[in-house]
Amino acid sequence: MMINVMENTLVLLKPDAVQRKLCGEIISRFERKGLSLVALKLLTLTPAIAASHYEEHLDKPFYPSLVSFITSGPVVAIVLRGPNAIKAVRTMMGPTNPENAPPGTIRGDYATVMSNNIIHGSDSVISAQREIAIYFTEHELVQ
Ligand code: RTP
Ligand code: MG
Repeated sequence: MMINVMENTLVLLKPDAVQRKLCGEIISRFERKGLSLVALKLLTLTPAIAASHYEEHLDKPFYPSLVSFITSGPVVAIVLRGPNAIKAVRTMMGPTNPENAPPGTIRGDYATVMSNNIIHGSDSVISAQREIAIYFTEHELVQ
């Protein structure tokens, strides 16, 4: 039997989403899906926050350009909650490379290249807990 576990997940609308004024459209998709807003803020990532967020990629060749991009302008950090929210958000985002992202997914509809792929979503329960704590204190999450 499938068990629907209530989960929180961390979404970042990346600088390209904010710059292209796509935030409302993307948040609308998550609301229509039935996920709940639990926390939301606009901020520009410092290099230290970016390094913490992407610590798993520290040794990758694309790491310097990734940190440069994610700190290049404001982002919207969002905590979404719902049944199996982590997988639901990742499915709605589509694959990392927009070239492989089908129409109907966020990256498929709004992005063309890997370096500017519009959105981040936590990839596991452990990642979600770690990433939410980077952006929000406990009392910033609504019940
Ligand atoms: P994100 O963490 O941003 O949600 O993306 P993701 O899980 O789908 O992909 P991940 O593997 O975590 O990669 C993080 C971001 O790094 C850039 N990237 N570039 N080979 C490459 O050039 C490459 N691989 C990854 C992407 O912008 C990706 O979103
Ligand atoms: Mg990732």
